[in-house]
Amino acid sequence: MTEKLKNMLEEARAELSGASVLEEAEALRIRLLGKKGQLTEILRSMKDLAPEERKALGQAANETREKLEAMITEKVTELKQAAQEAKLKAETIDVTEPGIAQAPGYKHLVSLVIDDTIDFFTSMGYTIAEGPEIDTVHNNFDALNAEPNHPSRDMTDTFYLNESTVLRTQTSAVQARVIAGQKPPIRLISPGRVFRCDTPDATHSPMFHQIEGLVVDEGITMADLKGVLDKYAKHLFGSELDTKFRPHHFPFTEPSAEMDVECFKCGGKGCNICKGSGWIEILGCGMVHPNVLKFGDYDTEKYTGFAFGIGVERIAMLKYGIDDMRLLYENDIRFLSQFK
Ligand code: 2NM
Repeated sequence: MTEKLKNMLEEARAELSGASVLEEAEALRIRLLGKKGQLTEILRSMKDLAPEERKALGQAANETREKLEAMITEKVTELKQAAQEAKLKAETIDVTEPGIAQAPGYKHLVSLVIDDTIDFFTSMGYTIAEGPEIDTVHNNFDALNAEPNHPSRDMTDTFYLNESTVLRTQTSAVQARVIAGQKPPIRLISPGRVFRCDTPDATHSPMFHQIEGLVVDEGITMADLKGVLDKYAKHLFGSELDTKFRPHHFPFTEPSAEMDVECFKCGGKGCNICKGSGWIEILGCGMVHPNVLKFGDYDTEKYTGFAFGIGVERIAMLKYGIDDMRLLYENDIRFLSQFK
């Protein structure tokens, strides 16, 4: 029996010296000192011994237990310390290492054109007017002199929410609100989203952006309109380019016109961009119809005004040479990142 105890100590010592993880030391503790452990077994088997022998063996067994416990505890402490050191080492942060650079964002083409246009007009004293994307039929059509059976009012052209409410088809709906609520002088632009029932293709989208402008004051003439818009066209496409105004029709202006700018690619000779004409249409405009000004109770003998409407996507496509409007909405970073 004493021999057995000795062997147990030797084996434990050997096993512990080879142990590299805590679990091994704990397993050994259970195997030797646990309820069903080897030492417990030995103590149990003592009941068959003579009292003298039992006493001596009991003492030896207790000594062995103390030694074993001390050995195991020492090893456990040692392993715990090693584990802690390894953990600290693994978690060391090199504060001198360079960070992961965050790529800065950049504006979408639509935002570039809007912001650039806002800068241009606000630098000339225009303010910015905004309004809801859901508006009344009154603000979107009636107050803008659209005849009761004007085709743009059609359900096939306009998103109706109900009989009297639409997704605005033009940001002039904002200007109808301004005219109804403010007195001249008025000098503003209204950038924003507009909606029309169109199937997406290279040049159409059911949602696009407009910037419309409105100026009302005493003595405003077509010369003011031409001066401002000519400057804007030159700002956009080049100061050497000429502009021209072609008669057109809009319900809310009279007379109405479309403005063309000389082709910035061929300078007027004719190419694929201007489809051989040498001119590119960039906006619609005109002198505000007296019927529109009447909704603000303005004295139309005293006050006159001009207005214009710019299609943001159209300008962006021309300026940046994009041949399909859908590219502007797909948010494909490979496309957008070309315009950083
Ligand atoms: C255009 C073309 C011509 C326009 C008219 C008005 C308002 F509110 F004064 F009546 N705002 N914008 C206008 C005029 C818009 O877009 C092609």
